[in-house]
Amino acid sequence: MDTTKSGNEQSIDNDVDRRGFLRCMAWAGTGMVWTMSGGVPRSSIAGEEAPKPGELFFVQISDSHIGFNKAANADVTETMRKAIAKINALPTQPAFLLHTGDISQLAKPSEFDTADQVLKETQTRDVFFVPGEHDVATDNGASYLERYNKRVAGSTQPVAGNGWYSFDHSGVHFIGLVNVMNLKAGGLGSLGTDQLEWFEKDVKHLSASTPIVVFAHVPLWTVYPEWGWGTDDGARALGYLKRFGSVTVLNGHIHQTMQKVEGNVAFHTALSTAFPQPRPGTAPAPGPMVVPAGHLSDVLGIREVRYLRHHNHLAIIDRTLSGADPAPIMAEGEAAARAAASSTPQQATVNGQITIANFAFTPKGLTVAAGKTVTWVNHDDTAHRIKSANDQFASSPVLDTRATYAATFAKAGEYPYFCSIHPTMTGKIIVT
Ligand SMILES: [Cu+2]
Repeated sequence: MDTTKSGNEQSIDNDVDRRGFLRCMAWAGTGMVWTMSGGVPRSSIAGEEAPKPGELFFVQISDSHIGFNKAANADVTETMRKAIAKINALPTQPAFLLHTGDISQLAKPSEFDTADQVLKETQTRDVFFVPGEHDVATDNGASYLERYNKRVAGSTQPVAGNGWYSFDHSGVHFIGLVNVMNLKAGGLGSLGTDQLEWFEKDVKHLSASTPIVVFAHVPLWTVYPEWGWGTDDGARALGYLKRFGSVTVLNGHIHQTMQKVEGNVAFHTALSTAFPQPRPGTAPAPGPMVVPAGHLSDVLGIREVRYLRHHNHLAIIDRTLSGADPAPIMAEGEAAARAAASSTPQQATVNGQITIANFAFTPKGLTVAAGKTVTWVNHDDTAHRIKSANDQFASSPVLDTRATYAATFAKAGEYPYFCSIHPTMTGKIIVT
């Protein structure tokens, strides 16, 4: 797209590719803004207009991964702190923050404590959370719910569900959803029947002219199912929103900005405050991506969201921490990830051992004699967790980098399993 045209509004109709994503990225100077005008998404260079008094303005941050300390970012607390400083430096302070999950790396109390400390540096009192899969991976969400359900209750309105809730602010109805619990082998993110029924009731009484903001960790639309970037029952939730004139869906999880507009619904995924992940299909696997030294702040960031009354739609402004366009540095990181994958020697096949690398189990099917012990070894810079698809054997603890898990299979049979954090990762033990 030509970003040199005069005037600060340009139609991006021509930038919808075959997947329906909006790829126009006018990251120039201060950030990229999206607004909807008469149902047509328009982009303009951000930064000129400060929010007006009485206009709703909030900030989304995401994927802080406090506790992560691998090559992609050795100090995630510091980069989260920089994101907060960027918010504090805005000329107008947001009414509240939304954190769209993966606050922590491994749901440890110390990680949540650190995140809470950093968030206290904001001038904004209210922070609304939804969990990411990392926040619920170790204890099925118990410690997350204990902390953050209370926080929401103390903020605006009581929590309605098992981590999901809604609230109203400045005439906009906000709905926080949980799509990282009870994931099924081979599946994507999932909302589940209880939450969908609650959701249907929650929006039923609203007038169709009420602007709606839905926020959840995993994208509610199918971004890239090969990497698990989507929600199995997201379409059912969106079906309940068809009659509304203005729906904005804010997600995290994929650590990069993607946009899509479908009818009256605008979808936006956000940057991380911790590390980037490659763009779909540009590297052998998702996961933490290393970028050239000194350029991490080009690929991390915050998102401002404004409700502009005269537009009756929300304006989205994505800002990297450095202010630079993330695309060139993303491309360098992706090229390095491809090169690293092709130069990695094949893992030696050790009898009874399964390698976890690049978000895959190798071998995918392992045949062993009854009574043998099988060992999984995690070579990724991200955590995985082995779970039996049919509850035939005990789940592993969360396996961080280099961690191993052993299970012994006494009886002949087939034992399908998957990663409960990344359910598109599947494998099978065949015991003879
Ligand atoms: Cu995994």
